[in-house]
Amino acid sequence: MTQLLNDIDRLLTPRTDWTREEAAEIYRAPFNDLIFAAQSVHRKCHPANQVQTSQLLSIKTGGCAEDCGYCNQSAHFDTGLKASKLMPVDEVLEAAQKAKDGGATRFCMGAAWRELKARDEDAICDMISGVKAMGMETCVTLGMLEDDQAKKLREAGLDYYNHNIDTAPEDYGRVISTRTYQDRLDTLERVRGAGIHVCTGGIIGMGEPETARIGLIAELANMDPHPESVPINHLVAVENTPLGDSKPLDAIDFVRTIATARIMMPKSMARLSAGREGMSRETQALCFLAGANSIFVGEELLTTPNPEKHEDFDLFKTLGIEPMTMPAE
Ligand code: SAM
Ligand code: DTB
Ligand code: SF4
Repeated sequence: MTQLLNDIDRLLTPRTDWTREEAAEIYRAPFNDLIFAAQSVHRKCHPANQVQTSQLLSIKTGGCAEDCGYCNQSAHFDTGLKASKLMPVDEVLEAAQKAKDGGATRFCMGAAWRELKARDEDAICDMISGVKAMGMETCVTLGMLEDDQAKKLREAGLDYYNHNIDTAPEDYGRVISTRTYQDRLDTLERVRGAGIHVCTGGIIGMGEPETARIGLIAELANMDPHPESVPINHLVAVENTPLGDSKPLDAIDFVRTIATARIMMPKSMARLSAGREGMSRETQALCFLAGANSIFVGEELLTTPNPEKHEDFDLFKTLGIEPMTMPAE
């Protein structure tokens, strides 16, 4: 086994000085060595048989000014999705209460915006404080933020802000042209500065080279401190988007990416996010074995399908996995 994976005790202390070569060595290790190390790290840092369940809600759908090549909601592509206005606060809180009653411990609200506009700030803050008052963790993803906006969201009770770097910096221009990689880092810096937990990850299965998957994980793992939450999405290919024809990634490569993230960011929540609808139970089980410990539940992500709740809970039962009851750090 490579020395890097052999010394589990050393892997337990988070590092932020990973080289791409080290990341590649981990990603490309013999599969059994990789999974053994990932699972060893996982059970030292997290409950072995618990997975967090979060519920997503699209609070503002479609018509987005950005041109992210994977996205159903960009106004640049004709995907047939109907755009809608920001949902009223009471409807959002009703949906949150339902999610809570269904066992979710985290509620994530997503808006198809390039950035948060001043006119929407109060409504968003009311949504956050309302969900927080129900005793769930709060998470939003609203595009780019300014310093004062991040502070306002924190004061309203925001626990996590999701803002993905999506892919390795060298692959970024292939996927998005209307913002830069640095724009993403700037917003993440503001989120961190306001004392909000950072949720950032990426999408794989977009036809990227293996080095981009390795680079994505290395970039995330060199953030100091590590993001508390790392969503790994498999592309949900949407017809008429530039990346709609991408071939699904080999499941073993998907699992390797999760395991590499688990090893390089031992204490972070690793979120098996979009793309589960197209994944077998066996692949998902391998993802949990590799260290994934959070999923989105409910039949819809933001605009695309997700497995039915009963399928997820059947899988949990088969695997002896308990949904996390306490909000995780
Ligand atoms: N507009 C905001 C933004 O992009 O930051 C928030 C909403 S956006 C839909 C949230 C994240 O969902 C994106 O950063 C991207 O990583 C992910 N995403 C969007 N479309 C996806 C798709 N078709 N498959 C997988 N992940 C996707
Ligand atoms: C993340 O990384 N994945 C979730 C959450 N953050 C907001 C969103 C996935 C969206 C998948 C495409 C859709 O349903 O529109
Ligand atoms: Fe807009 Fe977010 Fe979709 Fe990009 S991913 S087009 S920013 S909604």
